[in-house]
Amino acid sequence: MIDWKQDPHRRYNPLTREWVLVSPHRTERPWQGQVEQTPPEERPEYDATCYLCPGNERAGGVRNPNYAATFVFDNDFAALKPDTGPDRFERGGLLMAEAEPGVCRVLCFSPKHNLTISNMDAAALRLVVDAWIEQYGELGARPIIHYVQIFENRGAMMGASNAHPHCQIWSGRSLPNEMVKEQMTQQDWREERRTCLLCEYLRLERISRERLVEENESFLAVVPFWAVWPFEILLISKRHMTGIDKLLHGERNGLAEILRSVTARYDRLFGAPFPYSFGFHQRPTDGLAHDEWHLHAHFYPPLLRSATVRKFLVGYEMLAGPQRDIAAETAAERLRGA
Ligand code: H2U
Ligand code: ZN
Repeated sequence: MIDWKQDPHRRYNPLTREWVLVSPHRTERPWQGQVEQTPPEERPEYDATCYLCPGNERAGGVRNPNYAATFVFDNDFAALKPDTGPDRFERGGLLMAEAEPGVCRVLCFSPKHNLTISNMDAAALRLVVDAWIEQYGELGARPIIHYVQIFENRGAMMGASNAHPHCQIWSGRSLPNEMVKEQMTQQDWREERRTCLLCEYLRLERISRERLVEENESFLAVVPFWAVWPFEILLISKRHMTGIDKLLHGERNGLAEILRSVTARYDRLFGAPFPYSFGFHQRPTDGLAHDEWHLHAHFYPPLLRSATVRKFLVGYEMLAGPQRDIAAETAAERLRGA
């Protein structure tokens, strides 16, 4: 019999049909790699050089309004443009390309430069949730937009270009890779078993509680059984719903509340602002019902052993497959204790 918290094994991700190699016994090995700089803690409420602060000028010369809560604008360096295409290119089934139209936006969470999700108050965060729902609805309703991705890169380590609290919204016509995988697995599950994959997973996690990090009336946060990143978290809505637009009043508050508590826990883990990429996965906006989709969000943080030691997906992971050292159960236990 093997010890699932100690011995090398593989775990299966039913959302992507990919396996992760788990080697918990390696966590003790000595570290001689890169040491990151911990970002300074003290930041002003307003920064005259910040392109996201109220009243300041952005690249390209547009001036931000003196906004008081949230503020959305079209990304000045948008990766996608609404007036692109249509066009296709194909040679021998090997060379394939297609034009991709879309809209990219930036959403500022607050006028205050020095806030983060982890230290915003519940009422202010609720306005962020409302803004996400509004953007998902507005962009998704456009005929060319079949998919809306809301995501936040937090911290320089994750490539965030600015410390001002904000997220990005990229929306386009095609379903991106991660969504294609998750759509297929949720669809197949529903057809084969007449239940929902994430409703069933939620049920298992609520019974075991081993990987639970936070819970409220509307959401559950777990380190998923198949986590790749050391302190990865999967946030799942308790009620089956296909997207954030289906959240009821109380559930919107529940989302705001659990986002704050999860990120505050992250910050406490190593006593420093915790970097991550965070984003929602929900039904595509192609006009179909997509009952197979269960609203959830992923937190992918790169930190491993401290605020300065990060995990890279390199070597075996680039060439073969993902691997983790700390067992998901141990990570959840550490997060519960933070
Ligand atoms: P990140 O911190 O996640 O990189 O998001 C910042 C985005 O803001 C980035 O996509 C945009 C960048 O293109 N941006 C503007 O739209 N206007 C600016 O004046 C600077 C940055
Ligand atoms: Zn700012």
